[in-house]
Amino acid sequence: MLESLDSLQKEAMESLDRVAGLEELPVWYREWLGRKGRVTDLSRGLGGLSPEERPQAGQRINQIKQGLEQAFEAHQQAIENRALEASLGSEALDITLPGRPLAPGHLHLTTQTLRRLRQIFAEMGFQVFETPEVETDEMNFEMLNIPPYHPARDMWDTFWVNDQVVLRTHTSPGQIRCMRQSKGQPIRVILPGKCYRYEAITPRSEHQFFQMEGLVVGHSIRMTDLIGTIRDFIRKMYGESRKLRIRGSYFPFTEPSIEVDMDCMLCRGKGCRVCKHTGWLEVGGAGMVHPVVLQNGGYDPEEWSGFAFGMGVERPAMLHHRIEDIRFFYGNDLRFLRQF
Ligand code: FA5
Repeated sequence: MLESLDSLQKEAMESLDRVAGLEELPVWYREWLGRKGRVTDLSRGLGGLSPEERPQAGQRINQIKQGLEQAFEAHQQAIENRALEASLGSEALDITLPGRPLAPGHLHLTTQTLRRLRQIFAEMGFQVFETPEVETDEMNFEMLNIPPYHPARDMWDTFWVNDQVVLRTHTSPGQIRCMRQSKGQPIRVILPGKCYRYEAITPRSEHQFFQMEGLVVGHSIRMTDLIGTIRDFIRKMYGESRKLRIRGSYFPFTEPSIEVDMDCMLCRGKGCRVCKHTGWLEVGGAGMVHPVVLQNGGYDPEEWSGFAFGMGVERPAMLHHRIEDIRFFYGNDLRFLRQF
């Protein structure tokens, strides 16, 4: 038996030596090492041997199998290398051809818009104050003059983490954090950041979006300071000839509260699809900081006054670039993102 195994191994090796092309390799493998191959058949024949012969023969068959597997892999590698060398030799290589350019990434449209906003406000002397995206109910609502069960809570559809913790619905809680940290010093900051709302996603509304809050606190700060700041910002961002419209509004944390619009830059106030034929585009909410909010931030409303504003980031960018659907921003479609 053992001698016949030796001659079978020799035969297999000679047959492998004769394999010259990639396509012949599987044929050889099937014949010798496949499920019904000649070496596998040997293992099946072990049952017919005497108990004394069986262990030695089994061991020898395993050695042959391993040896043939290794020889097969080495032979396959050698054939592949020969094929590669042959193809490289036959293909002309022009080393003077210019390389393929690597496309570098670029900043997302939201980041570009946020940077532009920061730059404009920095020129007006505003510092940036960053605050957490996960907030307490106390900061997101109560300290902003919105007690539990107050109907104004309906203005912000909320993702609750638990009874006391929310994903911030707006950047306004940053007002309280900033005032508490500024400890009675005058304040002029912007608070950019991501907000979350439990809202249906539509072409105009995402459940995650960015806002840019502004807060100024000082002695004798007036509504005219607020309007002047917003007017300067709008003209720097959207062009010197932009007009402003102020409407009365309601936010629990500002008194009085206003809503700011600018004339539509696409139709110049004549009326078009983007401005819904009104000639005006919404910029954001604003107002004079409510005395209760000043107090909650540690500022005496008898001595201090302030204004605050809050605007979206994606919606103005949509208007600017005529983007029809906010969902494109975070849909990760490079065909969209590469355009900006
Ligand atoms: C507020 O969130 C107030 N905190 C703003 C404010 C700050 C008022 C300070 C007074 C003083 P409002 O819910 O209107 O207000 O949101 C402000 C802006 O955020 C909107 O004008 C809009 O541009 C943007 N925004 C709101 N919801 C969404 C949404 N689901 N998707 C995209 N942008 C949104």
